[in-house]
Amino acid sequence: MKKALYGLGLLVLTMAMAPVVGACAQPTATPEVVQATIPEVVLTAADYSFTSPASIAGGLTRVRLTNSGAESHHAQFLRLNESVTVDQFTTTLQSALQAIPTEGEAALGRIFAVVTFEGGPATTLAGQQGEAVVDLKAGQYVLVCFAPDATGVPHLAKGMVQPLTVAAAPATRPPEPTVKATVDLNNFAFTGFPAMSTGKTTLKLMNKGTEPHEMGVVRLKGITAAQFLEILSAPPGGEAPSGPPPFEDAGGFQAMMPGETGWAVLDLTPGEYALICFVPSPANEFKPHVALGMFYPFTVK
Ligand SMILES: [Cu+2]
Repeated sequence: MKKALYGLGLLVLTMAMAPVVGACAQPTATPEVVQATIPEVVLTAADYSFTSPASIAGGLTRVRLTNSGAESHHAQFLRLNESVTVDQFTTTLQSALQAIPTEGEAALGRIFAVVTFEGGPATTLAGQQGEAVVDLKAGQYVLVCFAPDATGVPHLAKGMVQPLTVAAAPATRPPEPTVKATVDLNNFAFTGFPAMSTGKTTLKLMNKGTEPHEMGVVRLKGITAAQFLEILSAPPGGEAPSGPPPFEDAGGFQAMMPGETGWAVLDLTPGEYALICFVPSPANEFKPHVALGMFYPFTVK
C-alpha cells in the first residue's frame, strides 16, 4: 500500500437478463425485460484531492476513477468501524503518519484498528481512467490514496481523504460481472491468475486469507521480475537511481478484507508484468505481503 504501484483499466460491464419465451407463446401483458446493470459512481483524483458524490447506494457498484492530476492515484475504500467518526479517523491517521519515523510500518496498525478495507480501483496513471467493481456494505467510508509523492509522502497526508456515505443497497441486486477467471488472494500468494491477452479483461478476486489483500498490477519496463523484486527490497535511504522508474502502474484492485470479493478490470498491452500486494502484515512485523511471497510475474502477448 505504501509503495502503491497499482492501476486499473476501463471497461463496460453490461448484463441483460432476457426471459426465454417459446416462439408460440402468447405475449404476456407486461413482458418487462429486466435490463439490470451495475450502478456506477464516478470519482476524480487530482493532486491532492478527490471529487466524489457525498452519498451513494451500497451493493454492487462500478467505480470509475478519472485521474486528472500529474501523479498516479488510486481510490481505496475504507469503511469506518462501528462508532468511529471521520474526525476520529483523521486523528488516528495523523498519529499513525507521525509515528512512522519512530515505529516504522507498525505505526500503520493504528489505522487497521479503526477501519475495514473495502477495495477500489488501484493506482491509475496521470490522465488515465481506472475501474473496479466493489460490493459495498452500508456505512461511513473515507476514500484515501496511499500513493507516495516524489518525496515519499503518502497522498492521504496531503489531503487525499474524502468522506463518503454509503446507504443501503437497492432492493434488486444486479448480476455480477462476467469474468475471465477467479483469482484467489491468499496468505501470501496469488492463485488462479489466468493466461492474459491484450484488451479489457474482468477478473473476480476473492480474499481467501486472514489479512486484507490487494492485487496491484505493475508493468515492467526493460527489467526482469527478479530485478523488480530487488528494487522493492532495497533498504530505504539509499541513493535514488537516476531516470524514470523501470516500471509503471497497470491496474488492479485495492485492499479488501478476508472473505470479501471484488472485481478488477484490467486493460493490458503486450509486455512483462507482475501482480503485487503491499498490504503490511500485522502477524509478520508489518512487512509488506510482497516480502512474504505475494508476487506473481506474468507475460501479456
Ligand atoms: Cu496481501
